[in-house]
Amino acid sequence: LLLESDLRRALEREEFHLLYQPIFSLITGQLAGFEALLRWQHPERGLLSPLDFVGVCEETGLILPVGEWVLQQACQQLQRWCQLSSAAQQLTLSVNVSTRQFSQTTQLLSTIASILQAFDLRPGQLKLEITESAIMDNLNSAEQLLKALRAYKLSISLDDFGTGYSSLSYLHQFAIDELKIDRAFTARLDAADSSRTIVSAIIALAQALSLTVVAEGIETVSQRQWLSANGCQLGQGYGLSYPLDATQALELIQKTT
Ligand code: G
Ligand code: G
Ligand code: MN
Ligand code: NA
Repeated sequence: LLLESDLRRALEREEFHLLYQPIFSLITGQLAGFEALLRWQHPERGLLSPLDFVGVCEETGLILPVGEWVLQQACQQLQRWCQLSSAAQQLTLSVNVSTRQFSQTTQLLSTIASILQAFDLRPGQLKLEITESAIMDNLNSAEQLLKALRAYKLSISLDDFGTGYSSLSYLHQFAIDELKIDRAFTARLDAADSSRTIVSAIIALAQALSLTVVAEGIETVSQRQWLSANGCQLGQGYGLSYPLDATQALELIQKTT
C-alpha cells in the first residue's frame, strides 16, 4: 500500500520525473508536440506509473502539489527546449490534469498563469488533457470551468475519448479543442471492422465540430496508414516513438524540425 507519507517524501526528495512522448502530424510526419508523462522512482518498489499512485493522490489531495510540480517541470522543460532550438516554439506540450485539479479551476488557472509567466511561454503552447470523468464528476461547473480555461487560451484535450459513460451532447456545449481517441480503439483497428467504424465516426464528429483529433496507442504501420488515410490529424504511440527523456526529446526536436 502506498502511503501519503511516501508521496510527501517523494516530492521533497525529487523522486518524480517526467517522460515526454512525441505527438506527430499524420499528414506531414512532422513532430507536433509532446505529452508529459509522470513517473515515480520509488526507493523500494522501483519505477511506478501514475496508475499506481494517482488514485491515492486524488484521495489525499496530494494531487494538487504533485500536479503543480508536473506543470512547473513540464513548462520549465519546454522553455529549455525553446532556448536551445527555435523550432520548439511551434510545439505543444500536453499535460494530464486530474479530476480534482480540474475542479479547482481558479487555483489551476492562477498556478498556470504564474508558471507560464515564469518560463516566458504562451498559453497556446500548453494543452491540458482531461478525461470524460473529470467532466462528468464536475458536471454542474464544467461549462464554466472550461470557459475560463478557453478564455485564457489554453487548449483542452479530451483524453481516452470513447471509453467513458458520458453523453456526446457536451461536445458542443463545452469549450473543448481536441479529442484523443483511446488506444483501445487504435489497438483493434487492424482486427475489427467495428473498431474502424467507431474511429471513422469519431473523426467525422471531430471534423464536424472543428476539433483536432489525435489517435493514441499507434503501434503498427497499418494503424498509422489507416488513420492518416481516414483524416486523423495527429498520432501518438510506441510505433511512432516511445516516451523519451528530456535529452532524447531535444535530439528529436533538433533532428526533425
Ligand atoms: O504513462 P502511463 O501509461 O503510465 O500513464 C498511465 C495513466 O496515467 C494515463 O491515463 C495517463 O493519462 C496518466 N498520467 C500520466 N501522467 C500524468 C500526470 O502527470 N498527471 C495525471 N493526473 N495523470 C497522468
Ligand atoms: O491515458 P493516457 O492516454 O494518457 O495514457 C498515456 C499512456 O499510454 C502513457 O503512459 C504511455 O506510456 C502509454 N502509451 C503510449 N503509447 C502507447 C502505445 O502505443 N501502446 C500502449 N499500450 N501504451 C501506450
Ligand atoms: Mn494523457
Ligand atoms: Na492520456
